[in-house]
Amino acid sequence: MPTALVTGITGQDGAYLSQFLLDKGYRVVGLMRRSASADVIGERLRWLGIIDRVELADGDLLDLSSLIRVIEACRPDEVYHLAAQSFVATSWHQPVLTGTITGVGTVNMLEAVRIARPEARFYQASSSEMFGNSEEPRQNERTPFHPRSPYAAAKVYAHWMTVNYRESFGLHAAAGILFNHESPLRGIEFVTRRIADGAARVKLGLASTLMLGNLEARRDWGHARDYVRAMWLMLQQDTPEEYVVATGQARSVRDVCRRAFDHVGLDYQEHVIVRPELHRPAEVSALEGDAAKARERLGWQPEIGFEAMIAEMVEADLARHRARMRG
Ligand code: NDP
Ligand code: GDR
Repeated sequence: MPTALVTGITGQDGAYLSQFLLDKGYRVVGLMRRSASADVIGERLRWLGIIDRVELADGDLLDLSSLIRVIEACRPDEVYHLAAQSFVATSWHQPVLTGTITGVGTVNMLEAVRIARPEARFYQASSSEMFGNSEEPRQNERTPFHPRSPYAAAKVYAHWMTVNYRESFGLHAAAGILFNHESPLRGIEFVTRRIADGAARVKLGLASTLMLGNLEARRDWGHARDYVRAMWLMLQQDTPEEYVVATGQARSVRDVCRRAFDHVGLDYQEHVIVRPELHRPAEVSALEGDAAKARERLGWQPEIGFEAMIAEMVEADLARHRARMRG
């Protein structure tokens, strides 16, 4: 039975990836940082019904010795490094923390693997945000980076350090440049989940409005379930490389609003209010990925479409609110 170590196991992707790996017969160990809210922190793993099937190991990206100890103890064959301060908007308020966790934290993981388990295969969660203000209408593995936030700059550093550890020390280190991917387990601060939750609240009479920022921003939105499969496929290749993972179709935040409110029989224009304070200091106006390499080399393609994904998210938030209302 192969062993996978997943950092960020309590996040959206960590939960879906763990479920995917368990179904493939892996032993899954997750790095979990200490929290005063330990009872709620495993909520996503509980939602998927897998909390008792994963092993949780105490460690923090900022504490290199904890990472080395976890790796020495579980001896992983594959390391999926997903942990990060992943919210772009927060990265302007906490740039140093974002750089430390998302950037230097990745180097801590690379160091821990190099020291304690250099034969393990390593996956780095790189991001389409690294392209930022790209001059290319569609971005692929050869598109230059132009990061537009402290988060994106930290990811560029982490990305290049991953490539460096491969070239300098021969680590089997791959990087997936993933475009936005969503699900009912998406954090509530991200825009698709805010909209799904907002539509559900308005439908149930719990709210009448939803405040949002830039409705014209365009993103290439896929489903997290499809994207974690791509991560695994990358580590099954003999040669570690970079891969763009995307649907190839961008939509606006406005399109998400229309779709989510339509799903519950409402007109978003009557409920969505644009607030200037929710605009970002520097916006990435549009991103659309070209995943031809992942399609051709990994045989990967998305299976869940945009409409089905938004419908699933709205339904999940309706169910959450109804359960709370029943008390
Ligand atoms: P989430 O924000 O849902 O999860 C982040 C995870 O990182 C959580 O488990 C969090 O733990 C953990 N974490 C944060 N800081 C530390 C730390 N100091 N030590 C240990 N663990 C820590 O992210 P996603 O699941 O959405 O994304 C996974 C990765 O993929 C991230 O690196 C993200 O930047 C990247 N990415 C995501 C995309 C997306 O669309 N979802 C697209 C491209 C890249 P806790 O629960 O304790 O907060
Ligand atoms: P993003 O996701 O920044 O692309 O990062 P997010 O959902 O936060 O924003 C997407 C776009 O929507 C616009 N927007 C709003 N965003 C939020 N959060 N809240 C709002 O009210 C709102 N109104 C408009 C934003 O300005 C932006 O243009 C996600 C994260 O998962 C990163 O970790 C990951 O690397 C990238 O996706 C790819």
